[in-house]
Amino acid sequence: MLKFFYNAAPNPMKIALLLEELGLAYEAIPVDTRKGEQFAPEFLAVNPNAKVPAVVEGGVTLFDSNAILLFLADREQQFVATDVRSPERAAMLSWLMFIATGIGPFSGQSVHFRHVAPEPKDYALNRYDFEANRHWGVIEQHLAQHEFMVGGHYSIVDMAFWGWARMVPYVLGTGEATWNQYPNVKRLLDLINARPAAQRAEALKSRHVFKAELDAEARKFLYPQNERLAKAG
Ligand SMILES: N[C@@H](CCC(=O)N[C@@H](CS)C(=O)NCC(=O)O)C(=O)O
Repeated sequence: MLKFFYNAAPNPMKIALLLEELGLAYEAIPVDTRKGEQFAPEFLAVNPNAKVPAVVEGGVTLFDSNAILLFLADREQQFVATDVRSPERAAMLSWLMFIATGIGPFSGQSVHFRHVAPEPKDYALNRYDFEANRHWGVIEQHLAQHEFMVGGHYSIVDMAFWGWARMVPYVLGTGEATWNQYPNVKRLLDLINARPAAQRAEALKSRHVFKAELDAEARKFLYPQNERLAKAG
């Protein structure tokens, strides 16, 4: 059976959604990153980058969320345009990579500097807040003219979008008012949230207990760079 290594963060949730949409049987294996389980040798053998999600099935091992989405969708020939010469396949690749390299990293750093980083952080927060807003603005403008991210129908690009779109008020620190600025992001988010597969994906995390506290031990595992600062100081 497919093994799905996960926690409840945005990147693993994309995969939970696709697995539920495909109706594939899978074993959800929690990786509690606040307890440092991402650095266990057995997990590093699956993902040398020590991050979730990752997937193992038979002889196939995959890490990085958008790679997993693309592999499974191609394999199952669902939720993706499979004609490699088609304009839809080209658009799918562009938006999938835009989410992987733009939306994810800038939203993630915006969360880090807004909610976690020590002072002084004005410069970094301004940079990541600006870039996170800019990237979500690109999606907003696109969705103002398109019902779905690609091809006029629901696809893995919408699933990649969904993982992060759920978090936009937290990412931008603007609460519910965020949606006044991003009404089309909200429209697509609501549409996906209403899908039974999205509700099953959201319910997945209740099957396991993840550490809630961002205490000193959790910070050591999640932000190992701080040790260098402590040594330098
Ligand atoms: N590019 C990777 C990023 C994965 C990633 O950053 N995962 C986070 C959760 S969303 C994680 O494992 N964080 C734990 C850590 O950084 O130690 C992907 O898209 O899968």
